[in-house]
Amino acid sequence: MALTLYGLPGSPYAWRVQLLLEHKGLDYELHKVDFGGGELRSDAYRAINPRGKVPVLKDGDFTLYESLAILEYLEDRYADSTRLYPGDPQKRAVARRVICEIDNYWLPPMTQIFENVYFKPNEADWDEQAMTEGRAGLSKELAHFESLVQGDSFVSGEFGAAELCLYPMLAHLPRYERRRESLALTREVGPGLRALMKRVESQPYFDKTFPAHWR
Ligand SMILES: N[C@@H](CCC(=O)N[C@@H](CS)C(=O)NCC(=O)O)C(=O)O
Repeated sequence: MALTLYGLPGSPYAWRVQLLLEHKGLDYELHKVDFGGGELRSDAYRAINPRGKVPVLKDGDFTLYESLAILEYLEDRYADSTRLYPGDPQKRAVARRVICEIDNYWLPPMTQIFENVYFKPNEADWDEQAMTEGRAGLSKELAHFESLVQGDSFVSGEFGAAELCLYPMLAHLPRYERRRESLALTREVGPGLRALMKRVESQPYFDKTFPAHWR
């Protein structure tokens, strides 16, 4: 098998790449990195990603990190398989813009929240200012992305990279609330985004990508 994805179950960046690989119908091996065992800090791993993060894609001798670079690579390299972007240049540009918006505007407030709720076991250590700012930022982004949905995707009649890149970020919201119920962000997920999530969840490959420890 030529393709190997290095991922961590539940990592939104690795999850998006797995969804993209599945959507394209590509055969790949999933290597679950041993986070607790320090694999990301090992010399062998740093050789494939000096930043020590997932995802990494290996394609034969070629290795690539950064999920969005991997997305573009898959689309270019495996152009004959299911397309991740719309064929029309303007629609394709809109899908790419949505992905830029996810990484430039959604991820910063999301990071403010997850750095506390996931990585600080003692709630007393949480940065409350970051939590408040993160919550306000995500609330604003939920409204913005809701306004972009047309039916159940970001480009009417199309489905692919933009929806699959956002899905894992939305899927984490209930997990944050399990750590702090008062965040109450899931109730701000509007009908358009709910429909989009449902569309992702109805893909035949979806279950295979769902983090086993979330079940
Ligand atoms: N911009 C990167 C972000 C990758 C990233 O932050 N991955 C996280 C997992 S969600 C990671 O590997 N964190 C481990 C660490 O920093 O030690 C991408 O899009 O691939």
